[in-house]
Amino acid sequence: MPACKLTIVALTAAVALVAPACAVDVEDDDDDVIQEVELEAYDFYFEETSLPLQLGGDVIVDFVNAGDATHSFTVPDLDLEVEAQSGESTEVEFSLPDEPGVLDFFCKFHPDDMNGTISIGGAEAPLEEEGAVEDEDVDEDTAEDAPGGPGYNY
Ligand SMILES: [Cu+2]
Repeated sequence: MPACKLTIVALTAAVALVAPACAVDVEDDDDDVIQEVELEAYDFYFEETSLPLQLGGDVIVDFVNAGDATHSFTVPDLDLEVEAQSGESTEVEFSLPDEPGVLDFFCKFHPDDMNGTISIGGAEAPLEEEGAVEDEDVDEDTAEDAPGGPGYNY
């Protein structure tokens, strides 16, 4: 029955098309945003020194130590620190702030050589500096600016 055979081939093709989409398959009961990024540590640098992340939700960082020394992924602003021995990898999950900002991260063993930033929500300024107010010179000379208005024509 050739028709039957055709159907099976079509189905197989459809499954093959859908299957590769399962690279990131983390699901959550809530609608928390789950993002997953990989960070590799070498002797002595991070493979990504800039981690762009979306606003809010949870993040899973897959911290891989591809170097010979022990390295850490340390984010002081989040009270976060994980270590990985040579050849090991550690997964750490944490929640992001709900405001855009930039967090510094570094390796506590080699902070001068190994450091980078987590950019949240496309922000490029550190979180600490977002409170700066710049609207000090409000225009006050527009209301009473008509010397001798139309009523003064004698
Ligand atoms: Cu290090």
